[in-house]
Amino acid sequence: MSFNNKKTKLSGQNTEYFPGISKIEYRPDAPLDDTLVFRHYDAQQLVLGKTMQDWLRFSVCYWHSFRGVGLDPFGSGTIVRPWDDGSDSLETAKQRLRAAFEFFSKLGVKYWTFHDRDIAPEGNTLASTNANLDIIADLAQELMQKHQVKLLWATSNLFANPRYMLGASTSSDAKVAAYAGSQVKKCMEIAKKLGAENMVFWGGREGYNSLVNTDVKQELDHMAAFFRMVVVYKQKIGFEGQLLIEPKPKEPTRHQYDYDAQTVMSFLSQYELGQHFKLNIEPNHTTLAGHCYEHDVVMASIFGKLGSIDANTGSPDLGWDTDQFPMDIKSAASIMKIIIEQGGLAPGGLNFDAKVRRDSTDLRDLFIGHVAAMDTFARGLKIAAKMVEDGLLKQAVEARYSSWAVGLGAKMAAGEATLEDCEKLIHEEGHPTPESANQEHFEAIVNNYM
Ligand code: XUL
Ligand code: CO
Repeated sequence: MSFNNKKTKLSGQNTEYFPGISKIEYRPDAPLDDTLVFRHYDAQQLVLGKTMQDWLRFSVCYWHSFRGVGLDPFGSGTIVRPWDDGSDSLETAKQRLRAAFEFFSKLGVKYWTFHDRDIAPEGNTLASTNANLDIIADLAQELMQKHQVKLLWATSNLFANPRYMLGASTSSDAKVAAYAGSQVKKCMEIAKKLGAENMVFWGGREGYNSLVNTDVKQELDHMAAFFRMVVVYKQKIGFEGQLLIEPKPKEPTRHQYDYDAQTVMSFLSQYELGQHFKLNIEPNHTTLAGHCYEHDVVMASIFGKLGSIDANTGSPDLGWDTDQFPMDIKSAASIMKIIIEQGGLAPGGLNFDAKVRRDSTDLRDLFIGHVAAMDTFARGLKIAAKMVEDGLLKQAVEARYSSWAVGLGAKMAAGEATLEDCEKLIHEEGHPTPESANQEHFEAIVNNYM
């Protein structure tokens, strides 16, 4: 079946786009093969004094769930939705949006996210593109109000259109960067209108494929200059959302400038932009960078820079960004432990930057992916809360560092010691005795909580 030729079957304001699926309920005793219920996610249940809903702040992303058709480099789309004729018309854009809000509402999520180009078609001129966005933003505002769903973040797609093949703010062509600037300006205005709590910048093609033809220093300087314009406009229009940069090491470019959390944080420090930005961490990007699943979440959090999370996972045996629904309870617990330790994620949230597999073509697969991922994180939250409450792991880790709390250790930690002090101590006390890190003991404790 050709996706593009498909006629729209559904239309109208009162159409039900997901007939047969009602609001997903919390039913911990449902049969184990009923995957359209929550067994752990109970939105109003209190965990460490806060509701699950407030800890988890779930969000559905528009691009995968309402624009994804299962394209891959080897074949065309496999996913056909009854409300979507695959065209770029405004009518279809409106219909998708209505279907999406029915989905958010039946799922019980309070947030959504989008790229400007996901929600409204690009016109022939910037003016007509912006006019399309205005029309769709009006409808979005109405639906957000009706369904009580808020905007976690908006972002500009600065990578799909061929004009961005050399990057956006880091393009060798200044006019391309100017186009990106005009696009971000409009996106921020829409974000403000819709009350977005954050705005994300993922540098889709900000990077290089070859050093032979690239002036890396100029490109980084240009990226910083671009972000300065963003900050100035944010202040000018009074947009109050948190600005977030999303690291990714590669794909689509061979080397992306925002490689990982530490790279982005040092870029922000280098260009004195630190106070204006936090990070949106996507674990599938973290593993692509060669780190363990929670590494970037930890790195961002310890420096007060964890703004939001694109909750997904990759296949560790593959080397690319598969954007799968996060289904691993232990990984979710590791993330939730960090979120609890930093006191929550607001104004950020857990945004499912995840897509159903291209061979998961049923409409209900879209629900099941989200329901199961929400339950995975709810379970992770409960496990992490227990770990934090008990304090066993924390105490055991603290015990490993106890020598830094006394004597010369404390003096060094406070930055008050000298190399002469170090030498004196070793002369007096001799060699340090190696101490076990007891990794297996710690791993066993973690397992005991699962
Ligand atoms: C790409 C990715 C994006 C960003 C938003 O890998 O994660 O969808 O989250 O542009
Ligand atoms: Co993402």
